[in-house]
Amino acid sequence: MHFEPSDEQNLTRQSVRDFAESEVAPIAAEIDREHRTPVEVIPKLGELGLLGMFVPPEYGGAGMDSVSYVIAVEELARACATTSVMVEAHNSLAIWPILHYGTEAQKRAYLPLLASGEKMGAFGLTEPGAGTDVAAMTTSAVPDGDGYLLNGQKVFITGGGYADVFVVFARTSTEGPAHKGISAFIVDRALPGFEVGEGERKLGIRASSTPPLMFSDVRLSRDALLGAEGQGFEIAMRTLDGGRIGIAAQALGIAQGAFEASVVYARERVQFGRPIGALQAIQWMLADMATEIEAGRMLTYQAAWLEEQGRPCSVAAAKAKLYCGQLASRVAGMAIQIHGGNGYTEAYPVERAYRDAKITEIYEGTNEVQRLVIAKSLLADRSRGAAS
Ligand code: COS
Repeated sequence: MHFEPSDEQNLTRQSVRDFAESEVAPIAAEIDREHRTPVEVIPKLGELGLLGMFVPPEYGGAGMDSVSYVIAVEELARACATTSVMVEAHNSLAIWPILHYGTEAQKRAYLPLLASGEKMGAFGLTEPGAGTDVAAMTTSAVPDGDGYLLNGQKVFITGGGYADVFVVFARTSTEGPAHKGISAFIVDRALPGFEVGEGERKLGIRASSTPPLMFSDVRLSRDALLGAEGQGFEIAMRTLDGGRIGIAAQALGIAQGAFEASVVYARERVQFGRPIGALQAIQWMLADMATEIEAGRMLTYQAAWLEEQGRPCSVAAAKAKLYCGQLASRVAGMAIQIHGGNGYTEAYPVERAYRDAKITEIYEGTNEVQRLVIAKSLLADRSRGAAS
C-alpha cells in the first residue's frame, strides 16, 4: 500500500502545525519545567475543532476521519507531548466510548459540550491494584434504588485535574468471570462524594495532569450507565484499540520533533572544522531515525485507516503503538547523542523529548501488552477468523 494523504488531510496537518508552532511550542519547555497544565490552550483547541475531531457535525464536532485525527495528534506532539495527550485522551478515551456506546440522550447531553471544549473528558480505568490486569478492578457500582452507588479509587487519570466528565469503569457484579462483571458509567465531576486528588510528578509529560480519583458513595442515576451492564470490559478494550493508535501518533510526533532538531543541529554544529553532519557517524544516525519514523508512520496510518473503515484494528493498533513507542525512545536517544553534552541539558528540546518518549511505551497498554495482543492473534484458531 502506498499511502497518499488527501488534500483535506494535508490541510489538517498544515493548520495544526501552524497552531502548534505559534501557540504550543513557545510554552512547551516552560510548562514542562513548572509541571503546569496549559489549560489556557483548551478554548483554542476547541475553536480549531481539535476537541471533537471525530464527533459528527450533528453533535457539534468536526467530523474528521481517523487518519486526519492521527495527523493532528502527531503535529501537536511534534511541538509538545503534553498538549498532544490532552487532546488524545479527550477525543479517544472520553468522546469515543460515548459516541459509540452512548444512547441518543447521552450523546446529545455530552458530545456538543465536549466537542466545543466547554467541558473536558477523561477515562477512569486504572486502579492501584488493576493496571495491566484490568479485570482485577475493585471499584464498585452497587445497584441502589433506581441507580447505583459508586465507591473506590482510580489512579493516573490523564486530564483528571481539569476534566468535567469521566467515563468510569466499575464492578457491578462479582458473579462469573471477572471481566464480565464490569460496567462503564458517565460520571460528572460535580457529583457529591467525587474527589480528585493531587497530580503525580512525573519523568516526562510533566505538564499533563494525572491525579487519582476517589469515589465515596457517589450516587449515579440509571442514565449514567454507558452501554449495557457487564459490557464495560469490552468498551474499555475497544476504546483502547483506538487510543493506542493515538499514542502511536503521539510517539511519532515526539520522534519527528527530536529528529528535525537533530538535522538542524547537525548542519550548524561545527567540530573538526566542519558541520558534524559531514561526519558519517552522524549521517548514519540521521538515516536510521528517518527510516524508523517513516516505517512507524505507515503502521500508524494503516491502523487508523482500518479503524476508519470499521475493520478490525486491535492488532494493527498494537503493532503501531509497540513500534512507535520504541522508535520514539530510540530516536530521542539518538537525538541526544547527536547533540552531545548540549542534548543532555534543558537548553535543547531533545532532553524533553527523551523523557516524554518513555511513557508511550507504557500508557494505554505497555509494550508487553501490545506483544500479547499481537501474539494472541498469530496463534489464534484460524477457523474463528484472526484479526488483521
Ligand atoms: N475488543 C473487544 N473485545 C475484546 C478486545 C478488544 N480489543 N480484547 C479483548 N476483548 C474481549 C475478549 O474477546 C474476551 O471476551 P469473551 O470473554 O466474551 O470471549 C474478553 O474481552 C477477555 O479477553 P482476554 O481474555 O484477552 O482478557 P485478559 O483479561 O486476558 O486481558 C489484556 C487482556 C491484558 C490484553 C487487557 O487486559 C489489556 O489490554 N490490558 C492493558 C490495559 C491498559 O491498556 N491499561 C492502560 C489504561 S489507560 S492509561
